[in-house]
Amino acid sequence: MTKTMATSSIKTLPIMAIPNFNVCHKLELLKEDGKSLAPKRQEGEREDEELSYEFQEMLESLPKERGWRTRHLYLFQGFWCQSKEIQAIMSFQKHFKPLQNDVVIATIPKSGTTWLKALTYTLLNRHRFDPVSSNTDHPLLTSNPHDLVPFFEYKLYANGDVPDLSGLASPRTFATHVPFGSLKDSIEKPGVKVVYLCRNPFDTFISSWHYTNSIKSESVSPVSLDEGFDMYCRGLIGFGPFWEHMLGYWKESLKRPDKVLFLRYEDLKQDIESNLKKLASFLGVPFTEEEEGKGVTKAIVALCSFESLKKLEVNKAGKSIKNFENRHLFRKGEVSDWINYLSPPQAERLSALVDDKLGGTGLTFRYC
Ligand code: PAP
Repeated sequence: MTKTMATSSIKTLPIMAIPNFNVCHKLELLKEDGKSLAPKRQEGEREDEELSYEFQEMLESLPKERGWRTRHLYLFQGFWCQSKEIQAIMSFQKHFKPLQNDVVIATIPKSGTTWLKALTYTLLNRHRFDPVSSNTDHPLLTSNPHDLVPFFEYKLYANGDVPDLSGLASPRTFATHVPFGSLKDSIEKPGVKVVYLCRNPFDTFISSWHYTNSIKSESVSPVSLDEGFDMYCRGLIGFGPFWEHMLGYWKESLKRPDKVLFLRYEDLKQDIESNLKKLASFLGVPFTEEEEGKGVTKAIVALCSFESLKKLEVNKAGKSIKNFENRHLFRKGEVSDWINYLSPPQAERLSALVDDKLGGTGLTFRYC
């Protein structure tokens, strides 16, 4: 059954080669080598210990709440995130210089980032790495998509680093979870294109909850479903509130459809081929008739499919973002798994919240 809604109807339901990013120098917010600048913190806040005293002082001035897998989430530039993410975002905002043809993939976590990275990388590099041929040397077979399309905040500018991006082939392809309001000044160049992938908030929550509890350190107590759900509905999720994240990109996609493409996970699941073609046209690299005849579109779809990626050795045993195991990025990959977890009152609460925050904006979702 397929249902479109921003209404309460839910109540009825139960480039480049593999990049090598050289680090030039560190952001001055990092502690100086060898100096212990911060007092010891409790377990779960170990991340904060690596930050300079000045940075910790700045953190202390921010509103904070209990985090999902770190002790705190901080309200930074109007969204919730972890201390290390703030450090990286500040470095990114200060040092990143956009180029004319840059492509930025944007998502709130657990919306299908890994999938979109795989599709975009394979699409943009299809003349170097033929997806139709026997595929044995395609980078996607030996690298996780997160290593092929790096996050600004988890890879390139992590720890306040400032990477040397000069060696990257055009179009440079990056990714971020940062909300549009905190991204826009950094990508101000006429040719920069943003692709946003949105997933219905119900499944995004369930995916986030599973992922967080899978990767958290043992020293941090697990977040129960009820607790996590309440936090999510209060906007307390990395890069959230989710509704503001989605709305920021949604509005920009309406204002500048040639520069911001708004895709939905559920649409990709329903008809990946036409969405891939839409992505190709948006990025200025539409499929030719000859490619269609050779089956290029179908080959990319197959190579980037959940089943194909999940069974690769690199995604079964390897590690990527922040050294977390890749296997947790490939759980079920389905629409409507939330039905197996949320109680009717929880579904009603989230449905009412979505109505309240997104009703009338034109942004609607499919939940099953
Ligand atoms: P990230 O934001 O941490 O990078 P992200 O890739 O956005 O994570 O989300 C992971 C979700 O995408 C998982 O959803 P699930 O928990 O509901 O299962 C994962 O299974 C799903 N996913 C990963 N790769 C694919 C794919 N190729 N096709 C469809 N879904 C995928």
